Amino acid sequence: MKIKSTFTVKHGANYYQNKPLTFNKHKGTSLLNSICFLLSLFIGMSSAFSQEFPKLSDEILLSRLKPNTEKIKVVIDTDTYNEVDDQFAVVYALLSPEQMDVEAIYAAPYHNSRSNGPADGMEKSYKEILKLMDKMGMQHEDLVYRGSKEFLKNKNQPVESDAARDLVKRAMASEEPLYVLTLGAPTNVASAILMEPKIIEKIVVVWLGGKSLEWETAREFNLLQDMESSKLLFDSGVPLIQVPTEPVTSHLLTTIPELETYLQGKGPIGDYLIEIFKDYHDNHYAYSKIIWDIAVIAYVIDSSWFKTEIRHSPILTDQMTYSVDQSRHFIRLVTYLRRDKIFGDMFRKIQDHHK
Ligand SMILES: [Ca+2]
Repeated sequence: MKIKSTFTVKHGANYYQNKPLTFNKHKGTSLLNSICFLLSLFIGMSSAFSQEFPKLSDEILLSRLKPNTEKIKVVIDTDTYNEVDDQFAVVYALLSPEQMDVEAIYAAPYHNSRSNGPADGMEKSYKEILKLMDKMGMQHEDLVYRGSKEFLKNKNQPVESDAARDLVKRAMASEEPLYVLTLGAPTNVASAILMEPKIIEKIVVVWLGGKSLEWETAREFNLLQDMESSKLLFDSGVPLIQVPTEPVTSHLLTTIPELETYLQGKGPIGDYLIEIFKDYHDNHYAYSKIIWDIAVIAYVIDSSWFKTEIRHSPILTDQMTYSVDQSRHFIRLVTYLRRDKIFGDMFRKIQDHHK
């Protein structure tokens, strides 16, 4: 989530506004040419808005957005190596079998100082997931999938990957809602939606992304890396639970002394989490670090640790602000969390895993 990306977001054409159509009446333009020109404009406009998404009724959408009270099926979509919080989140999810079945883990692309591009970021994340599972003594055969090697270039063209294909197949085969716990740029899930829009009827996306809707900007690492995918989450009508960074998950601070108290000597995974936390930053004096992504895992474990609101899905602008349209469909926005409950549950589960 930290904004330290070294890449530049390339803004495409304005996503929402049709440019006014002007028609030059060139001298000598034949009627046939005019018709051809108008036809080509019509075809162009049609393809610009060609993507049809299934529309859920308000009743179904609101039922999907209700906090889950029973065990759910999840897939985790994670840019695991982009910093050190995804590692905690993946471990936390895998150690919560009473609350969720982790059916698959997808490596997501990222580009910051810890990768030389989205493909490298995805590959580093893939390897980090395997490393975590090895340290936990867990089998990862047929569980971990490589995701997109690039971000979406436009809103109609998915980036195919093993992860996106698996998500389509898994979602379509699922008889109950499949929760897609998205902890990075949402390229994999956006691609899957473009590949098979019907998965909108099958999934619930819980996304760590964006700032809260009243913040002065939407600008946040996961969101800005792939603006087209982020817009698609807000626009497609997919059931979306948005877990923003500021001013919500920014409360998930921890320190080296706290981690050493609860995780030191608690098996290879406890020691590894402390090691990567220490390595992430040089100056540890009065140092704390936000473990952003565990919020998403904690939300589906026990929603009573959170406050949320039903809101109209915002319009994400190219200026990375939110615009309001109260005729839009609903999303659920997380507005508050209880930090101690979340860390307490995660620490206990890592300790119990070691026993
Ligand atoms: Ca992440």
